[in-house]
Amino acid sequence: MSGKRTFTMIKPDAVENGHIGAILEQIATAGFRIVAMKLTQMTKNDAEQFYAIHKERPFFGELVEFMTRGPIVAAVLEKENAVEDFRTLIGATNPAEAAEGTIRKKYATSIGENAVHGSDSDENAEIEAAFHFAGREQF
Ligand code: 3AN
Repeated sequence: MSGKRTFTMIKPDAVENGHIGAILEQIATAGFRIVAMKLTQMTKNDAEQFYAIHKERPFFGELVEFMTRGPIVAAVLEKENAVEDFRTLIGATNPAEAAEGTIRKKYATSIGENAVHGSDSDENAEIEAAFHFAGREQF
């Protein structure tokens, strides 16, 4: 079985709209164990670093502005096949294309403001978790 951990953020739009509780409930019901979690706000520098891979994309400035405009919930989740299963749970990047019942289908409002982040590989999950949490904060 592949990777057991993934990294997620409940993004500023979902926090503003009061969806933290419902999203965490859906994550727990799907069998993920929360092994690290906090409410935090990224600085511009944090977001530019976190999303460095998208630096050349036309939406980069918009993405950084959005991700820094308010608090997020950052968390590390554990489950067999965590990365892939979590991507299935959240649905497609564009909520208009996300499957029925997925977190993005239910709570995202646009491709830019899409409610949640989920790591796209085991390697990135580890890098992203380490970006937000010290080793002793991951249980
Ligand atoms: P995902 O979050 O599904 O892995 P990525 O990695 O392609 O999607 O994009 C990272 C983030 O960049 C998305 N979650 C979204 O907030 C933003 N984004 C992606 N594509 C667009 C776009 N076409 N316009 C605006 N923002 C976008």
